[in-house]
Amino acid sequence: MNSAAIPLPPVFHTVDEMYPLEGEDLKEIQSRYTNLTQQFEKIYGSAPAYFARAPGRVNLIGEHVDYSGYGVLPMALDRQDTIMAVRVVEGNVQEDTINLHNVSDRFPTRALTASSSIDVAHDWSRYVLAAYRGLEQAKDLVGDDGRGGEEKQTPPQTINILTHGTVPIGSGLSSSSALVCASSLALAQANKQRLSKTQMADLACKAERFIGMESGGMDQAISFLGEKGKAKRIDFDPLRASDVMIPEGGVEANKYATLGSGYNMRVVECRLAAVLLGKALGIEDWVQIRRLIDVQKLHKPQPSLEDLAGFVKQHLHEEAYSLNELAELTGFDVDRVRKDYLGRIVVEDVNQKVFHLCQRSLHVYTESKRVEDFQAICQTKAASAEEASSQLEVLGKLMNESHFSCRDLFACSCSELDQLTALCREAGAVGSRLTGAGWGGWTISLVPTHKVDAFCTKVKETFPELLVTKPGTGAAVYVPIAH
Ligand code: NG1
Repeated sequence: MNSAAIPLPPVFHTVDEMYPLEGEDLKEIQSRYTNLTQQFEKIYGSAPAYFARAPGRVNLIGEHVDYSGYGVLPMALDRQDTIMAVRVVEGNVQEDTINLHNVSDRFPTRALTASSSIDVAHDWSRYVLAAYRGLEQAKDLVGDDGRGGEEKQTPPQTINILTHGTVPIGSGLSSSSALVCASSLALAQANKQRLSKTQMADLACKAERFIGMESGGMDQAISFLGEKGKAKRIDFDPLRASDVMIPEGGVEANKYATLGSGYNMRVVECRLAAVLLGKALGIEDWVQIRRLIDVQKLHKPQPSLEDLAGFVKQHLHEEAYSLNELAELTGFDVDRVRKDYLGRIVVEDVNQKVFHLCQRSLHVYTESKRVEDFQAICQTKAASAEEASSQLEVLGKLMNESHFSCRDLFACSCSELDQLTALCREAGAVGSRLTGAGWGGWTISLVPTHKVDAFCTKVKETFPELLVTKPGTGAAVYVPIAH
């Protein structure tokens, strides 16, 4: 791979370079670092040597399509991130030891070692351990710049960490990925591992799978590849990003609440839909199919996304599929279906489950088409203010359609998110949709710039938690200049 095209995560020496902020907003961020330094000194007796930070994200469009192989269109949040203050102490330990503190007492202090178990239910330290394991697996990886790849050189060391996160938790803004990405970066720096942004994003995505989330990869990718002022179209296999500039308009995110999630079940439904569709379309290698994009890649001639939506309607029925029917259609026994396609990821009540394959795959193909349309509009330069405004209207329409598809086909909305998006549209948004996994969480709205103030006032009356964000920079290391 070409090293010039795939840089390493940047190392900065001032806080200002890492945030697209000014004035009071920037001062607030700077004081976060000052406070973290002071607290770190109190806990560990010396100042942190460096900081690793990784942002949360908001997804503009392209929901629940990443794990089917399709592109998404997110942006990094400008200031909501996870920061880790770090100092490495060499020697005196048999194996790597990570001392882990958090500014918030919601997250208890932990001491981890290289051999700690990752299976501690719901403990925040699992995410750090997952990042550690991810890096261990990557220790022989040659960096995209052709360097690295030698056995890890560092002897066992103690890594002291103090963490502060401001990404709202469990909300669809990807706080877990911000933690995994910041941990990966903090630990890679400690191990002197030189990996590119895309290698780090891949590694962080795999790391989340260690803790049972069949992550599609969007969140880790934007957390590393985000850039100031730019939304990104992220594609997978291989992971790559291109810039997307949104025509004049504000992007607002509103919180509703956090509910449970059926994420892994959706991963399985999309996988099963791909298999049945591949078989129904006569694709020779249908047994190998795992993602809906594989059907598009393997079918000859290559179908468009609209063709694929047509195939779904033609070949998959609207009624839910049972495990027995799936066994019958694939010609495998129930155990094999369970083992090959459900794997470890849907464990509870598997025999009771039904699978909505037609609706889920229809969502994925139509949503992926919306991502393409959204990007195409953003790439067309408007010749006049009127044209820019009508472009914004079309983008808004695509976002609304995305929400309705998430609600009706993918069943990942909830009544409160439906109400909130309706309220946002009434309050002046040209488009409003749930963002992230759904089943609660946040909505994102596109609002013409001149309507932003009125929009915020109106929406805050009912839903006070409102977050106004610009596209922010991706994960970075900050090494303060010694005084
Ligand atoms: P959140 O909202 O962070 O749970 C999840 C996945 C994404 C993507 C979206 C839905 C993880 C860490 N994140 O996001 O990859 O599939 O749902 O578009 O698995």
